Order: sequence, then C-alpha cells, then structure tokens
Amino acid sequence: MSERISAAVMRKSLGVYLVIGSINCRQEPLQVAEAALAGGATMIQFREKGPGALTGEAKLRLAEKLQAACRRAGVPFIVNDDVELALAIDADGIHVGQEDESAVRVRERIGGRILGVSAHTVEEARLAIHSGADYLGIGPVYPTGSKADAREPQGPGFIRRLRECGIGAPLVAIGGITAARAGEVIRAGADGIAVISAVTQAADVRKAVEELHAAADFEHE
Ligand code: TZP
Ligand code: MG
Repeated sequence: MSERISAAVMRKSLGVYLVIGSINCRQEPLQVAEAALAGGATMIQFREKGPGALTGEAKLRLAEKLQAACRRAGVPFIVNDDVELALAIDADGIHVGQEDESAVRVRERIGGRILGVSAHTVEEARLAIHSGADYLGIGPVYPTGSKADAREPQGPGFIRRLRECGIGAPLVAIGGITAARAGEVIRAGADGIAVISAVTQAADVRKAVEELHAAADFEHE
C-alpha cells in the first residue's frame, strides 16, 4: 500500500486542476485532456456525470484513455465518486462529495491513494481532514452552469474564512472560475483552481490552461 501524498506535493498538484467528463467537452475528451496537459494542467479528475454520461464499458474505456494521457504527462489522475472504477484501473485517487460514500470508508478502501472531499462548511472541512482527506474541494465559489445540483455560490470570502478558522489543508476552489477570477481565489487562500468550462469550452484549450496558470500567479514554488 503506497504512502500518503505530502501536503506540499498535494498543493502543487492542485494548481490548475481540470475536471472533465464527456458531456462537458466540445471536442473528444482525450483531445481536450491532452491539450490541457500540454498547457500545464497539474491534475485531472474524471467526472462522468449528468444526462447522457457514459456508463459501464464505455465509461471504463474513456477513463483508461484519460489515465494514460495523465501518466504520459506525469500528473495524477483522480476519479470522481466511483471507487470501484478507481480501484479497477489503479487510479491515483478519488474525489467524493458530501452525498457520496463516506470519506472514512473511502480512505479504508483506497489505501494511500489521493482522497479529495468536497466541503461547504467549516465543520465539513474539519471532518473531511479528520476522515483522511488529502485535499478539500471548496465551491461553488461563483455561479456555475456545469453542476445541476450545485449549492449557492459562497464567494472567495468563504475560502478566507476557512483559513482564518485554522483549516490549513491543501484546498482547491471550484465553480465558475475563469482567468479573470483565478487571482482572487488564490489570494483568498486556495492552493489551486479546479475548472470545467473555462477549459473544456475554450476554443484553444492549451492557451486557456496557460492563461489560468498566469492569472493564478502561484507563490509556492
Ligand atoms: N462542484 C462545484 S461547482 C462544480 C463542481 C463539480 C462545477 C464547476 O464547473 P465550472 O464550469 O468550472 O463552473
Ligand atoms: Mg459527488
């Protein structure tokens, strides 16, 4: 069973985190992923959800293709809310929301793999860390059109509040993040930005990721 990722490496991996599923893409998902990786995406999450999402063999096959692209680029590949799939393909990690399988149970099942947990309150954030999360997903920060059941946007102020409450864990902001907004969420205390549409809907995916990097202006090395 491999060791847990260090917080320092985790923070770096969160930098520009692409969340992708077939229904989000205007081009072939593999092409989008490869262009995003060429632009410097630091981690990819396979989130195959929503009306028309792939299931079964087709989902597995796409996961394997995206995972192979991540391996070629040397970045972690995370599966959203499907522990069976993550274990079947030996993914680098799993991301779960509050409504999914409990973080404690997922940690038991995945050994040292990366565990990301979505949190919407200070309490949920504390519990997630206590349950073995390697990073927190915080959002939606801004309004999003990419998640049907998204909660009310909390604004970058909520990230600042989590930090003020002593939540020091690796943290990625998600929801409506664009290059124009990347700087303010990083300044609020996020270690990275997670995006769907800013990358998957871009006419030039590689350039979109490069612009997110430039706008986030990470201070950590
Ligand atoms: N969780 C909170 S907001 C969101 C998820 C999966 C969707 C983010 O998509 P976009 O297009 O970057 O707003
Ligand atoms: Mg979920």
